[in-house]
Amino acid sequence: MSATLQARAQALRAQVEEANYRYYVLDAPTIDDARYDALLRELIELEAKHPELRTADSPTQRVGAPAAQEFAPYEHMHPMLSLGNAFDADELRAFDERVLKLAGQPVSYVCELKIDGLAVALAYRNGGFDRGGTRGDGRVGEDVSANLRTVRSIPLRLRTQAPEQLEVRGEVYLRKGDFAALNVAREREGLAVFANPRNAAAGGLRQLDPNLTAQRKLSFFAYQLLLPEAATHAPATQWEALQALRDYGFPVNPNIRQCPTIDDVMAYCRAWEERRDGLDYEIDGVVVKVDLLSLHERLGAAARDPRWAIAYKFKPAEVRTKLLDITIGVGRTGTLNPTAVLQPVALGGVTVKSATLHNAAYIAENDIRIGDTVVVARAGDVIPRVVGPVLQERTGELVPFTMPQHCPVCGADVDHPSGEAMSRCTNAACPAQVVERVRHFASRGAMDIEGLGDVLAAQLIEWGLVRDISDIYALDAQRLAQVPRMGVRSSEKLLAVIEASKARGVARLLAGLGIRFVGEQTAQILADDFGSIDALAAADEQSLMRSDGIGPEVAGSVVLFFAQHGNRDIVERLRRAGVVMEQAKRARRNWGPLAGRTFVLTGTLAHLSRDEATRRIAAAGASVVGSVSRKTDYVVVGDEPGSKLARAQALGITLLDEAQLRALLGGESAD
Ligand code: 3B9
Repeated sequence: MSATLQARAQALRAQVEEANYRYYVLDAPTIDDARYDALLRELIELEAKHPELRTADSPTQRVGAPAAQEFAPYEHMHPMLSLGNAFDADELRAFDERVLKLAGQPVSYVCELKIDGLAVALAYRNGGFDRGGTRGDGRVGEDVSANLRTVRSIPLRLRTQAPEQLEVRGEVYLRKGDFAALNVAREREGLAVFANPRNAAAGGLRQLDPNLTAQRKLSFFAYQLLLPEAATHAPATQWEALQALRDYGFPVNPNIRQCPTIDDVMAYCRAWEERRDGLDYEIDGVVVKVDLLSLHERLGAAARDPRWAIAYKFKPAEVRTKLLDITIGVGRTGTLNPTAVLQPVALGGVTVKSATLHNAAYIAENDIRIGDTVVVARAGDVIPRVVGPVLQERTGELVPFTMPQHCPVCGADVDHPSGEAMSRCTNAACPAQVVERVRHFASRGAMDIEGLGDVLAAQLIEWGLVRDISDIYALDAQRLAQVPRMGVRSSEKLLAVIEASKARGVARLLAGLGIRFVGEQTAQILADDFGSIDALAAADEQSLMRSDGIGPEVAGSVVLFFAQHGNRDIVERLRRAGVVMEQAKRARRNWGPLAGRTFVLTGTLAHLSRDEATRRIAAAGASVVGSVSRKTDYVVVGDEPGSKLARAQALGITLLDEAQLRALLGGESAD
């Protein structure tokens, strides 16, 4: 192996990791995405050609690790302690008094925000990330090393000289924005949304497939440095330890503070209890630590809780109010969704008038009754939730809630399949379901019929103009004129958009059909692999499960959908209306410079529109598909690439920028 290649790989690794550090840790990027991509791409290509150049701390090693069967145990070097709680100023003062008595000297504190995430331990050896684990019972947790490597703000190599071995503890968490985006995507995919960022982070870290962890965009803050006894230059205070963590390259929360007295500590706690909503991550309190580390040893721990630290817990964003009524909404798949009608009340900066009650079992388990005073909680961006009744305040004869036996909208029978949480309206033609299906069909991720939102969908159904999604294509100016407040201009515009939607393609159509568990991504994969709605309708579960990421649940759902005559009829009517049911012919020609190759495009190209790029690639004999799989030959990466880039990197697929694409297309004229 040549020394120059080795040096090049080394330089590329250093540059990519430096860029990661500036972006994810300092939050101050210094190179643009294109430059970053170019460096990473060169490194990926170099390592692909010369696998012997690959190192464990290479930034390419953050993704692509294979899925595990189960997690190995992770034994902690020192036990991972928990924290005692203080719920008010008096308890904080009591903590201070006990500390002073045991220490026998004045004590100064460090205050840190208590991030609402998941505690992990990271072991480093000779300056490189070795392994990492969850807390578990404090002594033994789970080895989630491969998942932790995907967390971009966790350094794979320390930035400054460090002892041969050290351990860092901290919190893996999800930013509010990343949490909200994750839930939106899950909702679209028909998956259950997470109640709070902590659950989402915990779920992400426990994925057996690290590629799924990578998609969750986890973040990290370090708060504890553990060095071997013999370490030289060991920090003397927690404050210095936090600075050392920063120097090593870890993200340390910027809001840490040295507090010389317990009054300063209390002021800090009060201030952050007020300001917690302004942060981009959730905190549930403040951790107060004795600053001087020599005192930690002296004070020791009582059971699992160190005597030198305590968690001041914020009051949860909770409030009491009256439950005026429980209304039942009907979802797209007929689910009966109970919603609490509340006496309006202020909670965490917003006025809350309604809250979710999840399902009948939740209402029964928590014994929530109409007329109760209830506790309502709100975590992050999540819709408020009724936690439970305040039983002491229950007066009069309140009756337990029962789910209606008939759909509140159409009166059809309600079914409650055993083993399922939700009750369902059994009438597929239920107007409430149809409204939801039409709205979903027209939504941006599906057929993208701008102007056909929930209001118009409800009107079209109310006026009998639409009974199922295929009726959308039977609309004309005359019929639309019957809809109140529908002008001629908006009617014309709508009809034009409806016409254009016929050519959105198989993937969008499939996503729009609203098959359970088939969201945008799944639809894209199925469309790419099967090519047409007819091929899908004819497929059995076995052949469906041959597609990437399609399990028995999705496969069963697809088969069930096409087994219903009503659904097949709708598909037929869509076909007759001219809706495109087959993938535009993929130019899998056997000639041309790129014959038989498969391309995927992600992000925006500077000089080529997506259509133009597709056309030129096809002209060279290759085909462009929507999602990355092992069969993809090239991924063309533009500005602001999507998750396809990560997937391509995970699969080690060759990445091209626009210039490289042009070079590959070679002689193709720029007409
Ligand atoms: C053995 C922040 C949280 C937190 C500690 C925290 C949760 C727990 C803790 C970590 N946020 N800080 N700190 N900001 N959510 C204080 C419990 N520390 C330990 O787990 C720990 C365990 C130790 C030391 C620390 O062993 C010792 C080694 C040398 C001297 C004394 C003890």
